[in-house]
Amino acid sequence: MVTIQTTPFSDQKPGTSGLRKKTRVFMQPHYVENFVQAVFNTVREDLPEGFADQTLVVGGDGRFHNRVATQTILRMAAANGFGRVLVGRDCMLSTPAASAVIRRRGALGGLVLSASHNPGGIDADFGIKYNVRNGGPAPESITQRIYEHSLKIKEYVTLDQPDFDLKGEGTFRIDNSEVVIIDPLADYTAVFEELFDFESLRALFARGFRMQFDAMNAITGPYAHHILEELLGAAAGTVINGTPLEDFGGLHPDPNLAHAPELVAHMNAPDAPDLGAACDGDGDRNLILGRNFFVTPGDSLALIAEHAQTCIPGYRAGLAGVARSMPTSTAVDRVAQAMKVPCYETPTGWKFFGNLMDAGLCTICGEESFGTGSNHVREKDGLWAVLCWLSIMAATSKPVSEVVREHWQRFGRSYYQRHDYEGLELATATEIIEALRSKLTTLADASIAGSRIARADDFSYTDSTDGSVSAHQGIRILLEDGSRIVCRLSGTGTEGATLRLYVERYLKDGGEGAIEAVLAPLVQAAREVVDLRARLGRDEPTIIT
Ligand code: G16
Repeated sequence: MVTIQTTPFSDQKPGTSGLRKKTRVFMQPHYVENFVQAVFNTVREDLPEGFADQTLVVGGDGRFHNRVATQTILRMAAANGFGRVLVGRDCMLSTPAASAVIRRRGALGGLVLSASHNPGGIDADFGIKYNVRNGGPAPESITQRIYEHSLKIKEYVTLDQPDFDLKGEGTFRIDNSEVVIIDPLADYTAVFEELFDFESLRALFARGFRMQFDAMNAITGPYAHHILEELLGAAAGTVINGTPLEDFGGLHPDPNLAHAPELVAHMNAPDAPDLGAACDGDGDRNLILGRNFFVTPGDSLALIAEHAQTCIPGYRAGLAGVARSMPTSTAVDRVAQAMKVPCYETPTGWKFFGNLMDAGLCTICGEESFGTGSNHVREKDGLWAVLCWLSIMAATSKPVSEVVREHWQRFGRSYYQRHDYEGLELATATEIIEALRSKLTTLADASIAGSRIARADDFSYTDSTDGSVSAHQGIRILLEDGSRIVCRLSGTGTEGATLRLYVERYLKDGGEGAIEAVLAPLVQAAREVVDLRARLGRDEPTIIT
């Protein structure tokens, strides 16, 4: 064991989901080590007896630097005295699979190496996230302490020891620690077998149901090959881009209409399969498509909540409640109301759902950023959403588009879009938010897009389970007709700033309106309120999802 002297980096403050930076930032000498030691120092404060009886889970999405960082963490975990470290074979674990392993193996927590949907490679992005005992991302109270530790770190401990061979399963013993290489598929698959009716899903594929799953050259490839093709009998070739690559083959592994063009083209072709789906770099996001039909994340969440009890054995007892992040469409709220269960509105970031789930208040939750999940783990779960949709297909025998239209007929439709303005100077983006914030009181009496503003505020969240308050979580402008404009800065970027503008208009029109036309007045009003043209010299976004 060796103790290495180091000096702090000033930029190790975790964002929406862990520490995310350019890969070369993480490649600086001591950068990964400082952050990991800051995590261990933080966690040890709450654990006077030390780590000897504790298990740590380590794995990542296979992107560039994943393997190097994993070896660093294994050496440091052993040197810091962890009794056991479980690491995915070849350093691999999808984010939801890491959560499943932490929960099933009673681990203290885990380090997940990923920058999620951000591109991978030496000139792209990397990240490290610490997950706590419940399997979910560390709450802000912990990430703040990690940051504070990172600012005063003077040394870290590691082993003077060559790389572990992580290609096959097995156990290494180093003094009082053991490093156990686990099958990254096993715990995750077991969770799914408990939740879903694999027989009925097998029967669905046996009846000739066809799907295409795009793993975007990222971590879900092996999981999807195993679960969809091997266990459920989907035709060979169902999974495309199914081998994880360090740079995702140059793809931007963000499952949306803009970044999954191959899948979208396939689903819009005359011989399109029944269901199309994609997951992101680390397997927690999902995109769901029908034939020539896009299911928005907000609708997907609402539909899964609506059908879970009747279509999925794991939810047969009903839902305790549902939750969505504040900017996410309110479609799920109406389902919750009809089901007479509570609906919680949290800030952006999966970490906020954990407490609600631990307290038994929420069963299913989701976010506009293509994330849906449930209390089976404490991360959003891309393949879980896919299996939910397969279960709905198996139970209803209806096409995706028909299932969604029936939902719109019953509940009305939230026409919804997110407009992203990427690559802004941080100062400019911050000024935009501050200017909007300072306008809030005057907005309260105004009318925009043909409706009066019912409320305009800066969203603040009080966690009902522990009373913690998270302020400044996005500006909301709520109109009397139920429409909403939300504006906030992304917390996951690695370069400059991204301004997100979310617009939602609710209509009980059977959902047949053309989304651009329905949203046009609101989009126009949003751009004016935020004063985009004056501040950015443009009002067209970089990307609309
Ligand atoms: C992360 C978080 C999500 C959040 C998303 C978007 O997703 O886990 O909870 O919704 O970022 O965050 P932002 O709008 O701040 O960029 P992921 O998939 O990147 O881990």
